[in-house]
Amino acid sequence: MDYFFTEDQMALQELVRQIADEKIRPVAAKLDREGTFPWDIVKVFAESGLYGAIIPEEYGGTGKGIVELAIISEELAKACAGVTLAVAASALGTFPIVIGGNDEQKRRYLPDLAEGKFLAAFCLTEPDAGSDAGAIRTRATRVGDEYILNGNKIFITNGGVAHIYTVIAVTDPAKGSRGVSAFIVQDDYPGFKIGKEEDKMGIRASATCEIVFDDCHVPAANLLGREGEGFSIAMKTLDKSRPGVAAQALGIAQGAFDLALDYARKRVQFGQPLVGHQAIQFMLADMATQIEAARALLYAAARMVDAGAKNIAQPSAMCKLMASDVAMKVTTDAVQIFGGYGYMRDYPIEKYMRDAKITQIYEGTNQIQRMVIARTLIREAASKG
Ligand code: COS
Repeated sequence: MDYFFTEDQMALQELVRQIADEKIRPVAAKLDREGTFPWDIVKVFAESGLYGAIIPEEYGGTGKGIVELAIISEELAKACAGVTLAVAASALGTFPIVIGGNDEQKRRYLPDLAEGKFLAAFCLTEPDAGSDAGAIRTRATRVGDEYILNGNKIFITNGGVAHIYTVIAVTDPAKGSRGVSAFIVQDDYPGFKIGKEEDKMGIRASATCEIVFDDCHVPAANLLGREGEGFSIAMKTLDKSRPGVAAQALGIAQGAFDLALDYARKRVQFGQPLVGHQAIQFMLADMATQIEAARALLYAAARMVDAGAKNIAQPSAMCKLMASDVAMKVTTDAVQIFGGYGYMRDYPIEKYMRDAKITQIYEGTNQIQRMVIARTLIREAASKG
């Protein structure tokens, strides 16, 4: 189907497709096996200007938007969902500065992030605060012209490879989610430590680890917005970045579908290629239809965000929910089409199924997305009386 991208968007799509085919596809299996972070590919992303997409032009970015971030994530994830995160998770870590930063903070950090000189990461999740983001315990205490941070953040994508961390911490425990604040933390601040590195089922080319704040000294000038605005900044960040997860999921689904169709055209059973069997035709038709439905919802949601629509929580949650469920279904069916070969690591397809699973979990489980969607539906109905 045609999504009527602009000429610039089509050029971006072509550029990223080429990077994915030339630089990522040939090494995707090796990166997955070894679980290594692809610094050489990050350099290519930086040189190609991919890190600037969500950063306004006045701060060194290309001032594009969520549609462009989705195009980038979709194309990269067709080749490798893990490598995609070197861009997508940096965007996630950058959003709080774009959303809540003052002019000085933006001037200090955004140009380097746009250039890809440094990567960013977003620190919200804690051992006892995953879906229940309001339950975070990491404390930030004001002492003179600094905040002292103490606590642990876990499952941090780009953890250990990023230089800039946007961190959500409690400044006033008595106030619940209104006592939460957001900070920019550099990895060279005293008391910033890298904790446990995770060994993951999928997206193995991405870096995921624990971040420990042990009396970490953060300049007060690095508070984003005002004290108490951190929860809102975190929620607005997720509203903007969830379409990126949807795009990653969509890319995984499309990548797996392309491999399955190719295999089904070549593999002969019962005297004819698999595509000659109606059982396989129906599977392919369903997979392609689900992918296209997810893509339509994603680009509609992304365009709403870019157009400055007010209530983006619902479309953002919907596209993430839909695309990630489609990715899990399509990759499972793709493995099924490959049969026994699909289960073996010698073939590229099982990686897509392992990579798909995380898209139903991170940046809010799909149960949380349903909760966000239901709440907005109920609120809308109540406002109509
Ligand atoms: N944009 C702006 N503000 C928002 C918001 C949004 N999308 N969603 C909620 N808020 C505000 C609310 O308006 C409320 O503000 P006030 O206290 O001023 O009224 C505040 O945030 C608390 O909202 P709420 O009561 O709805 O919070 P809950 O504790 O019930 O939690 C959910 C809300 C479940 C939506 C939240 O905890 C969440 O998103 N969890 C998933 C977190 C996640 O995605 N984790 C993955 C790791 S991050 S990669």
